[in-house]
Amino acid sequence: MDTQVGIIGGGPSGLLLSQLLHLRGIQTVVLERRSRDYVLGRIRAGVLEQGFQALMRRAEVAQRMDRDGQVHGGVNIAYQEDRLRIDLEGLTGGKTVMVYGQTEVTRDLYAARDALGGIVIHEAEDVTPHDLESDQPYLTFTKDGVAERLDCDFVIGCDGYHGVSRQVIPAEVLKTFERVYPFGWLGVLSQTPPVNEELIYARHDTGFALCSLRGPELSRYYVQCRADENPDDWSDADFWQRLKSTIPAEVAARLVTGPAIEKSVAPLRSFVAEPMRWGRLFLAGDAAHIVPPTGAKGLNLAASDIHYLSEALIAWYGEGDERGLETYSARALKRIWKAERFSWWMTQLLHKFPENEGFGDRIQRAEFDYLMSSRAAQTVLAENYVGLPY
Ligand code: RFL
Ligand code: PHB
Repeated sequence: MDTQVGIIGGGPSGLLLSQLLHLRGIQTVVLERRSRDYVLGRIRAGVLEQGFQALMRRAEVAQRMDRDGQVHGGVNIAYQEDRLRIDLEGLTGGKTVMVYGQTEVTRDLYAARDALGGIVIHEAEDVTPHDLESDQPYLTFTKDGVAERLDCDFVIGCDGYHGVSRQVIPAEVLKTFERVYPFGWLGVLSQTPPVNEELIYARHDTGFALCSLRGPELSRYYVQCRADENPDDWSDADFWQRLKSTIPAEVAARLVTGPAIEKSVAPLRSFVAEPMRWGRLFLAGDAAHIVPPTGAKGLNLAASDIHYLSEALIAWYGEGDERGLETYSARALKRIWKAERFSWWMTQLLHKFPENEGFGDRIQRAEFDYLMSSRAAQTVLAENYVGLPY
């Protein structure tokens, strides 16, 4: 089998790239380790920056997003009983975010790939890249017990944090930077009306909580937990009780609870791999970087990588222009590190750090009080939350 661009990973990064290239006449094959149902069963991000939305429109997959996505002009931060609304729209000259789940984004991308006859091979096992330093790289994999080979011009690693593509870059080339936080998020999806029409990020003596949503009758909530916590150890009642004690009492009084449709634990990590290119291999999305979810940046960063990379590949195939490919890693990393900084800062502000009791707690409180009183500080938050320019 051969193609022009071989893509490892059928998550949002891989599908979006495949769709954007296909629309410009560039052939792709996506190799995905899991089944489609498995990929669509993962509940992850919910907040899309305007840059992400624009990319979805450019990929001609925005119809449902534009119909069902909720535009939010503000976001709330609570500290114990105090609450601050960050006027995203007012502070950024009219910018907003959209609440539309990653599951729906992925569903829309699969539908679009199907409609155009795009090739996505699911349950592709043992995907292995070869000859990445040559002009004729190829991928080997196993499908239904049969060994297969895919020849291509480029290999794109969109295979997430646990993928294979980053691992094949020699240790003397790849530099990694990591911070693992001493806690995780326990997330629950419930068929209940959201407690608030805008998101609420909350810090209390009990730790962190987030009230988010997916629709008028679908809520997404998170509470801080241990990183190694088993979600099955939390009954629904335990979860609701923790959430209620972590958000302001007037909000808790309005909370409608119900059975959890999904419950999972996500560890919190900051991670960056540099460079994002080795020969004919390019990394994008979680394969190259992870942010803690506090700033809602993971999926949005994947989109900016795909924006830079799709433009670079289109210029290479169209005009033989190599500059985009040569500068891809440096360009993407500039934006990634700014989002890493913001996500780290939001995480520091809003979580209970086991080692921080005392001095650290007071510093967090002072930071929140400063935010409450300073339009400049709120502007910094708003500008980063809506997303820095591509
Ligand atoms: P994905 O979505 O991880 O997709 C990678 C795909 O590659 C496949 N794969 C392989 N395929 C073939 N061969 C291999 N060897 C392979 N290894 C892996 C995987 O099965 C998968 O389908 O990465 P992508 O496309 O870069 O997209 C990135 C986003 O998914 C990610 O940034 C966000 O979801 C991060 N994230 C969150 N971001 C937010 O902004 N807000 C959130 O609330 C939020 N929650 C989360 C998250 C990530 C989580 N992870 C990674 C476990 C919650 C969780 C649990
Ligand atoms: C979500 O809705 O899942 C969500 C929203 C904002 C975040 C993280 C997750 O910062």
